Amino acid sequence: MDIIKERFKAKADAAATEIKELLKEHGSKKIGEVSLSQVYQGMRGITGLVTETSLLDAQEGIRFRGYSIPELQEKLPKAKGGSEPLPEALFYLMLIGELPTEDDANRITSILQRRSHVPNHVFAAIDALPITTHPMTMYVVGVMALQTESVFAKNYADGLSKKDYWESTFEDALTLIARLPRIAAYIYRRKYKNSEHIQPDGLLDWSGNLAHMMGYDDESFYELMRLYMTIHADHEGGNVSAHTTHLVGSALSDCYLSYAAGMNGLAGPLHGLANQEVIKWIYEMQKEIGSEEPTAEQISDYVQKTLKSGKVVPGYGHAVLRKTDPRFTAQMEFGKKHMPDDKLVNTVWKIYDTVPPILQSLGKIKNPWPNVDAHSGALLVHYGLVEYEFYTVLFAVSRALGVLASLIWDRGLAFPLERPKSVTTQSVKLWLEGK
Ligand code: AMX
Repeated sequence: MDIIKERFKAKADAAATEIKELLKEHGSKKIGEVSLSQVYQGMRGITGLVTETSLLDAQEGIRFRGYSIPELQEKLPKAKGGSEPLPEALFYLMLIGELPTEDDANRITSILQRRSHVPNHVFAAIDALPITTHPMTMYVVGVMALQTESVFAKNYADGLSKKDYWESTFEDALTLIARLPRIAAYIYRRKYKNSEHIQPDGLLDWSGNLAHMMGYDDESFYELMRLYMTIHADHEGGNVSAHTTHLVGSALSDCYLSYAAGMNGLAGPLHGLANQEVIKWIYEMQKEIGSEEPTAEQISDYVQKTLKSGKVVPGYGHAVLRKTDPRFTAQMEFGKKHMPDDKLVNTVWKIYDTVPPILQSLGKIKNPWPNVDAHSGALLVHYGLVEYEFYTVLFAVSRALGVLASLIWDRGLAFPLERPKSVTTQSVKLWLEGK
């Protein structure tokens, strides 16, 4: 057995024993109360899930296995000559719960390189879709076509013992992660570059190879991809993509089925699609104003107009966070380092100065601060990646690391089918009447 798989198994067994003891002693303790409004309003603030890979603090932002984004940037192994973390290293951290050595990270990189071959029928399935299809739809179709390769599904059909579920899930997760950059890059080149595809470079790391296959062979773009893939990987368990992957996975759907389901959720404009919406919104504002460099006053007027027409300001607000998203800050630091004079990036920063007080003044928005999506597109545009409909695919490739590490843990801990209780308003009324 591979050493990483052995390490995971040892960690998962120890955690399962610990949880069993914990529940034996404290299982009946109350972790919270649920109000009727929470039931009607998106279950905000209800604790109802266990996700081991990361934890979100409303004030401080995300921590992956206890490490903040600046700490990851300092402590995780880097590519040769690079200064941003390798997302493969973050995957190891989420999976094993300990910082990887350089050897550990390289081991993941080389597993992913070895498994990256995508069977032809996946490309045929993508090619069968009209060229006008949204890239996220093509992506999910590609992932679904790849489901033919699921070891879990095959083993389950052959009669798999419960105690072995984790192992074929582990294998499926790594194989799927290995193949996603090729699928994403294929879609990009098909839709925007006349189907002139670029073969993988077997020597590059996971993110470097994605950049290369998309046609962006620039060391600082590689660095951006490594940072991008790291910061978008996980955001605890309750967000739509993570929760969906986990929920669908709880039916023992394999990694392919579960991840594809989660990515359909990521494709919604209130979740991952917000990154394309931000750039679209800025372009529309620039067009209306007739300038690439809107003033604070012009931005303010445009925000008011957006709000008056009943739309949201994309990239602002969050269901849990109550401060500027550290993922926004990490991208801002990258911008200051690599492109301090870029006009669009500067506009993003000016929007950051202008928007929060306006949203705050409305009184109803719980978080007026920017989230991860407010910044990501402008960095991509700087390198010439202007096709904003594609941005959520990059988010999806990254998100695979977190949701699939979590799915392996779900199997390692033998989590059961997820099935919360729902009510009807009629039943609520009867309950209120004491019936
Ligand atoms: N612009 C305008 N109105 C906003 C807003 C924004 N950016 N953020 C929240 N609001 C509104 C809500 O629509 C809601 O209005 P309503 O009472 O009339 O229905 C009210 O403020 C209260 O909402 P909330 O409790 O502050 O937010 P929420 O938890 O319900 O929703 C989110 C969170 C992210 C969906 C919301 O802030 C939003 O729509 N933001 C813009 C889209 C976006 O950037 N999404 C990406 C989030 C990060 C991610 O998942 N990638």
